[in-house]
Amino acid sequence: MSHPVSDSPRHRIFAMLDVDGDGVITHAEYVARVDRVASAMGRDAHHPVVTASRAAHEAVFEDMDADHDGRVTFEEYHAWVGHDAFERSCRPALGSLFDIADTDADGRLDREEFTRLRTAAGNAESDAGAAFDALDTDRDGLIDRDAYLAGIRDFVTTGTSPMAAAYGADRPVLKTQ
Ligand SMILES: [Ca+2]
Ligand SMILES: [Ca+2]
Ligand SMILES: [Ca+2]
Repeated sequence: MSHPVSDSPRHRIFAMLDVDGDGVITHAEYVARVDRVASAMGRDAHHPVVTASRAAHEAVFEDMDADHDGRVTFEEYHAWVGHDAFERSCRPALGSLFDIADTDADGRLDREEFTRLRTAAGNAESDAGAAFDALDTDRDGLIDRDAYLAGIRDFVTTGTSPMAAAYGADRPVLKTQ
């Protein structure tokens, strides 16, 4: 027997990506993440980092949407998500959002940049702040790109991560069904 990974992190991420809560992530919903983050960070919609991020998100959506109907169901998401999908397509897309937020391009975000990025991505501000504190282990007030991406990967693949707080994983899910 392998050790099954809890579905909970996947449910939380899916719920964040399904912005209108209708049970599917549409193409428009997914790609709009890029413009929300760009707008929150005051980036021009045609800046090269924004254009690159849009392309990376198109690639993720194409990869997730197994039946290519422009809608990603939870079943599709669940069958897709994991370590391989993260390395293949989530890492570039999440890294590209980090780059939009990293306005001085030094590979690090301060607390305000981090919180703006994560709230634009759909997290509650207090959860984003808690994740920042958990990730900033050396207390220099900055989060490295690699530590950020490793934090999300660990949350997706194991459920245990400093980034768990960003998704409210220390709070119970309110079931609506
Ligand atoms: Ca939706
Ligand atoms: Ca689909
Ligand atoms: Ca920076």
